[in-house]
Formats: sequence, C-alpha cells, structure tokens
Amino acid sequence: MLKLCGFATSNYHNKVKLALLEKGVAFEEVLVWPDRAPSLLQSSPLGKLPYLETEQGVVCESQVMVEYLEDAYPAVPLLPADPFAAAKVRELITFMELHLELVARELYAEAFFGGSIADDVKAKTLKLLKRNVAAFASLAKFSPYVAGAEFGLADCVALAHLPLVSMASKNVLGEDVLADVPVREYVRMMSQRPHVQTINNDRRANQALMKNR
Ligand SMILES: N[C@@H](CCC(=O)N[C@@H](CS)C(=O)NCC(=O)O)C(=O)O
Repeated sequence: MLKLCGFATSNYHNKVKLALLEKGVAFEEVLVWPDRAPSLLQSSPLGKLPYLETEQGVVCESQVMVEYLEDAYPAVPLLPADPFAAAKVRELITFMELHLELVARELYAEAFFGGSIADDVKAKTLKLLKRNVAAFASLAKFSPYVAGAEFGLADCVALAHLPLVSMASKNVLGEDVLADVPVREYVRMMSQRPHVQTINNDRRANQALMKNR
C-alpha cells in the first residue's frame, strides 16, 4: 500500500493527502518529522517532506507525487482530460507554488517559528508578493473552485498554501497580500468537504504533538 510520509502540519503533506483522499486511493500515513535524520535523507535527499513510498520505490516533491497519482490511479481524475484545460490548471498550480508559497516561505521563520526576518528581506518579499498576487488573481477563477467549475488538483494546492500566504504576510508584513482575493470565503466553502475536515482535524492533532516534541 502507498505510504505518505511526513507530518500533518505541513502544507505540502496536506496537498498530497487531500489528493489521495479525494481520489479514494488507499494509503497509510507515516509520521516523519523534518529532522534531517540519515534515514530521512536516504528517502528525501534534501530532507523535505512529504515523500511517497510506492511498491516500486520512493518519490519526493509533492507535485511529482500528485502527477504520479493521476497517472497511476486514473479512476477519479483531478485534472481535466483536455490537454489545454489541464495545462491551465498546472499553470495555476505553478503560480501558487513558485510565485506565492515559495516567496511567502521567506517569512515563515518569523511568522510561525519565533525567528526574525531582516527588514530588507521583508520589503523585497512584500514587493514581490504584491506583484505575484496580482498575476495569480488574473488567472484564478474561484467559480466556485480555484480553477473553475470542477474540484481538482488546483484546489488541493490552494487549500494547502493560500491560508499560509495570508497568515504569514499578515503576521510579518502587517498586511494580508491576498486580502482582495476571496480566500476566506473559498476556504469556508471548501471546509464543508469531509476530506478537508479530516485534513484540518489531523493538522490540529499534529500541531499539539509538535508542541510537545
Ligand atoms: N518542493 C517541495 C517542498 C516541500 C517542503 O518544503 N516541505 C517542508 C515542510 S512543509 C519541509 O520538509 N521542510 C523541511 C526542510 O526543508 O528541511 C515539495 O513540493 O514537496
């Protein structure tokens, strides 16, 4: 059986987990902390989580994992069948991952882990996020799903990343860079989905575990 290895506070973990749950693919969840232990580095050379254990071996990088799931378990697809429509979904995913989450990640040390970020890094991050959010807003649909009328892979990504981008920018930069995008309404609507509720409950349980480590 597939094993999703990582921790349930991680946005990347929850992206893959939601895809697995929504596709109805059987999997086990194995708790692995990002501690750079030799056993972790053997499976994930950069020590990043999650990674996915399959019967053929291990796969790292969340986008590679979900694309693998699409190919290996096509019964419940999370990407459109039409190649161009699928490309537009992947484009939106790439914007969220590279141009929103990865940029906002610069702020996480201060936003979530008690560290502090230099003022010049904050200024640079704010400028970049504002530009990138405007570009993302021109592509995103929220009608009602982030890529349009169908639930899919872009929603697994949006749900994992957008609330963190909002929180980190609000906490560290004093403004929610996604304030003009209907993230709050979208997250509220999505939290009606049973699998999203599972993710949220597991995240809370993992946060408590993390505190007591
Ligand atoms: N590009 C990676 C990012 C994964 C990632 O950054 N995971 C974080 C947890 S949310 C992590 O493992 N951080 C620990 C580290 O980088 O050492 C993916 O898509 O899987």
